[in-house]
Amino acid sequence: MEKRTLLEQKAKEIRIHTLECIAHLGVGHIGGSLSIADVLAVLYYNQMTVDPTNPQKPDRDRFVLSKGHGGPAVYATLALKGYFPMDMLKTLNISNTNLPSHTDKNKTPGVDMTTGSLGQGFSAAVGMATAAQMDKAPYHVYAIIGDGESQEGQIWEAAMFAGNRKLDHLIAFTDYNKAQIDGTTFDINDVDPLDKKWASFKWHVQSIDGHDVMAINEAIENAKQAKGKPSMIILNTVKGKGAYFCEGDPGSHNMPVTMEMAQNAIERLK
Ligand SMILES: Cc1ncc(C[n+]2csc(CCOP(=O)(O)OP(=O)(O)O)c2C)c(N)n1
Ligand SMILES: [Mg+2]
Repeated sequence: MEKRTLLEQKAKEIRIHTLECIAHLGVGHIGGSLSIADVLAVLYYNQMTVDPTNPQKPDRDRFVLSKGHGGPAVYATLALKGYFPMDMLKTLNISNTNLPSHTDKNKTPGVDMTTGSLGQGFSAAVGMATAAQMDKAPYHVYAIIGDGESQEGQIWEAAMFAGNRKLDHLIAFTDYNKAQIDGTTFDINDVDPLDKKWASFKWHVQSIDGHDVMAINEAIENAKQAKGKPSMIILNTVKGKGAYFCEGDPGSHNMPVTMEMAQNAIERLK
Protein backbone atom coordinates (compact mmCIF):
# COMPACT_ATOMS: atom_id res chain seq x y z
CA MET A 1 0.00 0.00 0.00
CA GLU A 2 1.21 3.50 -0.78
CA LYS A 3 2.54 5.27 2.32
CA ARG A 4 0.06 8.16 2.15
CA THR A 5 -2.89 5.77 1.83
CA LEU A 6 -1.70 3.67 4.76
CA LEU A 7 -1.12 6.64 7.07
CA GLU A 8 -4.42 8.29 6.13
CA GLN A 9 -6.17 4.99 6.82
CA LYS A 10 -4.52 4.76 10.25
CA ALA A 11 -5.46 8.35 11.09
CA LYS A 12 -9.05 7.51 10.15
CA GLU A 13 -9.01 4.44 12.41
CA ILE A 14 -7.60 6.54 15.28
CA ARG A 15 -10.46 9.04 14.77
CA ILE A 16 -13.08 6.28 14.66
CA HIS A 17 -11.92 4.65 17.91
CA THR A 18 -11.50 8.03 19.60
CA LEU A 19 -15.10 8.92 18.70
CA GLU A 20 -16.34 5.52 19.85
CA CYS A 21 -14.62 5.52 23.23
CA ILE A 22 -15.67 9.08 24.07
CA ALA A 23 -19.25 8.33 22.97
CA HIS A 24 -19.24 5.16 25.08
CA LEU A 25 -18.50 7.33 28.10
CA GLY A 26 -20.83 10.06 26.83
CA VAL A 27 -18.51 13.04 27.26
CA GLY A 28 -14.88 13.94 26.66
CA HIS A 29 -12.12 16.03 25.15
CA ILE A 30 -13.10 15.37 21.57
CA GLY A 31 -11.72 18.53 19.95
CA GLY A 32 -8.10 18.28 21.05
CA SER A 33 -8.10 14.49 20.57
CA LEU A 34 -9.22 14.59 16.95
CA SER A 35 -6.81 17.38 16.00
CA ILE A 36 -3.79 15.13 16.76
CA ALA A 37 -4.94 11.94 14.98
CA ASP A 38 -2.76 12.55 11.92
CA VAL A 39 0.49 13.18 13.80
CA LEU A 40 -0.15 10.12 15.97
CA ALA A 41 -0.64 7.98 12.85
CA VAL A 42 2.67 9.17 11.38
CA LEU A 43 4.56 8.74 14.66
CA TYR A 44 3.30 5.27 15.54
CA TYR A 45 3.01 3.84 12.01
CA ASN A 46 6.08 5.29 10.33
CA GLN A 47 8.51 7.08 12.63
CA MET A 48 8.78 5.78 16.17
CA THR A 49 10.83 2.75 17.13
CA VAL A 50 8.63 1.06 19.72
CA ASP A 51 7.71 -2.48 20.65
CA PRO A 52 4.14 -2.95 21.96
CA THR A 53 5.18 -6.31 23.45
CA ASN A 54 7.92 -4.57 25.47
CA PRO A 55 6.67 -1.06 26.32
CA GLN A 56 9.62 -0.31 28.64
CA LYS A 57 12.39 -1.31 26.21
CA PRO A 58 15.30 0.98 27.21
CA ASP A 59 16.16 2.26 23.72
CA ARG A 60 12.58 2.88 22.57
CA ASP A 61 11.58 6.28 21.30
CA ARG A 62 9.64 8.22 23.93
CA PHE A 63 6.32 10.00 23.46
CA VAL A 64 4.87 12.61 25.81
CA LEU A 65 1.41 14.04 25.30
CA SER A 66 1.98 17.22 27.25
CA LYS A 67 -1.61 18.32 26.54
CA GLY A 68 -2.66 15.24 28.51
CA HIS A 69 -6.39 15.77 27.98
CA GLY A 70 -5.97 14.39 24.44
CA GLY A 71 -5.57 10.95 26.06
CA PRO A 72 -8.42 9.29 24.12
CA ALA A 73 -6.57 9.67 20.78
CA VAL A 74 -3.40 8.21 22.32
CA TYR A 75 -5.36 5.28 23.77
CA ALA A 76 -6.98 4.60 20.38
CA THR A 77 -3.50 4.59 18.81
CA LEU A 78 -1.94 2.34 21.48
CA ALA A 79 -4.86 -0.11 21.26
CA LEU A 80 -4.55 -0.27 17.45
CA LYS A 81 -0.81 -0.91 17.85
CA GLY A 82 -1.55 -3.81 20.20
CA TYR A 83 -0.35 -2.42 23.54
CA PHE A 84 -3.64 -3.59 25.08
CA PRO A 85 -6.93 -5.11 23.83
CA MET A 86 -9.28 -2.85 21.82
CA ASP A 87 -12.07 -3.67 24.29
CA MET A 88 -10.23 -1.76 27.00
CA LEU A 89 -11.14 1.48 25.17
CA LYS A 90 -14.63 1.06 26.62
CA THR A 91 -13.19 1.70 30.09
CA LEU A 92 -12.21 5.31 29.28
CA ASN A 93 -12.37 7.45 32.41
CA ILE A 94 -14.60 5.14 34.45
CA SER A 95 -13.91 4.27 38.07
CA ASN A 96 -10.60 2.38 38.59
CA THR A 97 -9.82 2.46 34.87
CA ASN A 98 -6.38 2.08 33.37
CA LEU A 99 -7.39 4.67 30.75
CA PRO A 100 -7.97 7.88 32.68
CA SER A 101 -9.10 11.01 30.89
CA HIS A 102 -5.52 12.35 31.03
CA THR A 103 -2.51 10.14 30.23
CA ASP A 104 -0.88 8.34 33.18
CA LYS A 105 2.35 6.34 32.89
CA ASN A 106 1.56 4.32 36.01
CA LYS A 107 -1.65 3.00 34.52
CA THR A 108 -1.38 2.54 30.74
CA PRO A 109 1.17 0.42 28.85
CA GLY A 110 2.87 2.61 26.24
CA VAL A 111 2.37 5.91 28.07
CA ASP A 112 5.78 7.38 28.93
CA MET A 113 4.75 10.34 31.12
CA THR A 114 1.87 11.30 33.35
CA THR A 115 0.39 14.59 32.18
CA GLY A 116 -2.61 16.84 32.54
CA SER A 117 -1.25 19.81 34.43
CA LEU A 118 -0.48 21.91 31.35
CA GLY A 119 3.17 22.83 30.85
CA GLN A 120 4.64 20.06 32.99
CA GLY A 121 4.76 17.20 30.47
CA PHE A 122 6.94 19.22 28.14
CA SER A 123 9.49 19.83 30.92
CA ALA A 124 9.59 16.07 31.51
CA ALA A 125 10.18 15.50 27.78
CA VAL A 126 13.07 17.97 27.90
CA GLY A 127 14.45 16.01 30.86
CA MET A 128 14.20 12.74 28.91
CA ALA A 129 16.01 14.31 25.95
CA THR A 130 18.72 15.58 28.33
CA ALA A 131 19.14 12.02 29.62
CA ALA A 132 19.37 10.71 26.04
CA GLN A 133 22.09 13.26 25.28
CA MET A 134 24.08 12.44 28.46
CA ASP A 135 23.81 8.71 27.81
CA LYS A 136 24.56 9.12 24.08
CA ALA A 137 21.42 7.01 23.61
CA PRO A 138 19.93 6.58 20.14
CA TYR A 139 16.29 7.29 20.94
CA HIS A 140 14.26 10.37 20.09
CA VAL A 141 11.80 12.06 22.41
CA TYR A 142 8.57 13.28 20.83
CA ALA A 143 6.21 15.66 22.60
CA ILE A 144 2.95 17.32 21.67
CA ILE A 145 1.98 20.57 23.34
CA GLY A 146 -1.21 22.58 22.86
CA ASP A 147 -1.45 26.16 21.64
CA GLY A 148 -3.40 27.03 24.77
CA GLU A 149 -0.78 25.15 26.75
CA SER A 150 1.82 27.43 25.14
CA GLN A 151 0.33 30.26 27.18
CA GLU A 152 1.94 28.60 30.23
CA GLY A 153 5.23 30.15 31.34
CA GLN A 154 6.72 26.73 32.10
CA ILE A 155 6.76 25.89 28.37
CA TRP A 156 9.18 28.72 27.67
CA GLU A 157 11.60 27.90 30.48
CA ALA A 158 11.86 24.35 29.13
CA ALA A 159 12.18 25.68 25.56
CA MET A 160 15.08 27.95 26.57
CA PHE A 161 16.88 25.11 28.34
CA ALA A 162 16.43 22.69 25.40
CA GLY A 163 17.71 25.26 22.89
CA ASN A 164 20.74 26.10 25.00
CA ARG A 165 21.54 22.42 25.56
CA LYS A 166 21.22 21.69 21.81
CA LEU A 167 18.86 18.76 22.48
CA ASP A 168 18.64 17.54 18.91
CA HIS A 169 16.95 14.27 19.88
CA LEU A 170 13.92 16.25 20.99
CA ILE A 171 11.18 16.71 18.38
CA ALA A 172 8.17 18.65 19.62
CA PHE A 173 4.88 19.57 17.97
CA THR A 174 2.48 22.38 18.70
CA ASP A 175 -1.11 21.39 17.97
CA TYR A 176 -2.00 24.82 16.64
CA ASN A 177 -5.77 24.31 16.53
CA LYS A 178 -6.34 27.96 17.46
CA ALA A 179 -8.50 27.20 20.49
CA GLN A 180 -8.14 26.39 24.17
CA ILE A 181 -10.77 25.76 26.87
CA ASP A 182 -12.40 29.20 27.04
CA GLY A 183 -12.34 30.23 23.38
CA THR A 184 -9.85 31.03 20.63
CA THR A 185 -6.20 31.44 21.57
CA PHE A 186 -6.25 34.81 19.76
CA ASP A 187 -8.97 36.18 22.06
CA ILE A 188 -7.62 34.74 25.32
CA ASN A 189 -3.86 35.37 25.04
CA ASP A 190 -2.45 35.34 21.51
CA VAL A 191 0.59 33.05 21.06
CA ASP A 192 1.51 34.42 17.61
CA PRO A 193 4.08 34.45 16.08
CA LEU A 194 4.84 30.94 17.33
CA ASP A 195 7.49 30.23 14.66
CA LYS A 196 9.55 33.31 15.54
CA LYS A 197 9.23 32.61 19.27
CA TRP A 198 10.63 29.07 18.97
CA ALA A 199 13.36 30.16 16.54
CA SER A 200 14.47 32.83 19.02
CA PHE A 201 14.83 30.09 21.65
CA LYS A 202 17.37 28.43 19.28
CA TRP A 203 15.02 25.77 17.90
CA HIS A 204 14.76 24.42 14.36
CA VAL A 205 11.21 25.39 13.34
CA GLN A 206 8.82 24.19 10.65
CA SER A 207 5.19 25.19 10.17
CA ILE A 208 3.02 22.76 8.20
CA ASP A 209 -0.49 21.48 7.51
CA GLY A 210 -1.07 19.30 10.58
CA HIS A 211 -3.61 17.14 8.78
CA ASP A 212 -1.33 16.20 5.85
CA VAL A 213 0.33 12.92 6.82
CA MET A 214 3.10 13.18 4.22
CA ALA A 215 3.92 16.77 5.22
CA ILE A 216 4.17 15.60 8.86
CA ASN A 217 6.38 12.69 7.84
CA GLU A 218 8.71 14.92 5.83
CA ALA A 219 8.92 17.47 8.66
CA ILE A 220 10.00 14.72 11.08
CA GLU A 221 12.65 13.56 8.60
CA ASN A 222 13.91 17.16 8.36
CA ALA A 223 13.91 17.46 12.15
CA LYS A 224 16.08 14.34 12.48
CA GLN A 225 18.62 15.93 10.12
CA ALA A 226 18.77 19.22 12.06
CA LYS A 227 21.89 18.70 14.17
CA GLY A 228 22.61 20.78 17.27
CA LYS A 229 19.04 22.06 17.72
CA PRO A 230 15.80 20.70 19.12
CA SER A 231 12.93 20.80 16.62
CA MET A 232 9.52 22.39 16.80
CA ILE A 233 6.98 21.35 14.19
CA ILE A 234 3.98 23.67 14.27
CA LEU A 235 0.96 21.69 13.16
CA ASN A 236 -1.71 23.96 11.71
CA THR A 237 -4.77 21.98 12.68
CA VAL A 238 -8.52 22.24 13.18
CA LYS A 239 -10.01 21.45 16.56
CA GLY A 240 -12.44 18.52 16.27
CA LYS A 241 -11.11 17.60 12.81
CA GLY A 242 -13.20 14.82 11.28
CA ALA A 243 -16.32 15.13 13.47
CA TYR A 244 -19.00 17.03 11.54
CA PHE A 245 -20.77 18.09 14.74
CA CYS A 246 -17.84 20.03 16.21
CA GLU A 247 -15.13 20.56 13.57
CA GLY A 248 -13.54 23.99 13.98
CA ASP A 249 -15.67 24.78 17.01
CA PRO A 250 -13.81 26.00 20.13
CA GLY A 251 -16.80 24.56 22.04
CA SER A 252 -15.54 21.09 21.12
CA HIS A 253 -12.97 21.22 23.94
CA ASN A 254 -14.88 18.91 26.30
CA MET A 255 -18.43 18.10 25.28
CA PRO A 256 -21.16 15.47 25.42
CA VAL A 257 -21.00 12.97 22.55
CA THR A 258 -23.81 10.44 22.06
CA MET A 259 -23.40 7.09 20.30
CA GLU A 260 -25.63 8.44 17.52
CA MET A 261 -23.40 11.49 17.00
CA ALA A 262 -20.34 9.23 16.90
CA GLN A 263 -21.92 6.78 14.47
CA ASN A 264 -22.99 9.60 12.13
CA ALA A 265 -19.49 11.07 12.25
CA ILE A 266 -17.92 7.66 11.58
CA GLU A 267 -20.21 7.11 8.56
CA ARG A 268 -19.01 10.41 7.11
CA LEU A 269 -15.38 9.52 7.75
CA LYS A 270 -15.61 6.20 5.87
C1 LIG B 1 -1.93 24.07 34.63
C2 LIG B 1 -3.30 23.87 34.06
N1 LIG B 1 -4.14 24.92 33.99
C3 LIG B 1 -5.38 24.74 33.48
C4 LIG B 1 -5.79 23.51 33.04
C5 LIG B 1 -7.21 23.33 32.52
N2 LIG B 1 -7.23 23.11 31.08
C6 LIG B 1 -7.37 21.87 30.58
S1 LIG B 1 -7.31 21.84 28.90
C7 LIG B 1 -7.12 23.52 28.84
C8 LIG B 1 -6.98 24.22 27.51
C9 LIG B 1 -5.83 23.73 26.73
O1 LIG B 1 -5.82 24.27 25.43
P1 LIG B 1 -4.89 23.68 24.34
O2 LIG B 1 -3.54 23.49 24.89
O3 LIG B 1 -5.00 24.56 23.15
O4 LIG B 1 -5.52 22.24 24.09
P2 LIG B 1 -6.38 21.68 22.85
O5 LIG B 1 -6.88 22.81 22.04
O6 LIG B 1 -5.45 20.87 22.08
O7 LIG B 1 -7.47 20.86 23.45
C10 LIG B 1 -7.09 24.06 30.11
C11 LIG B 1 -6.95 25.51 30.38
C12 LIG B 1 -4.88 22.44 33.15
N3 LIG B 1 -5.19 21.20 32.73
N4 LIG B 1 -3.64 22.66 33.65
MG1 LIG C 1 -5.69 24.32 21.30
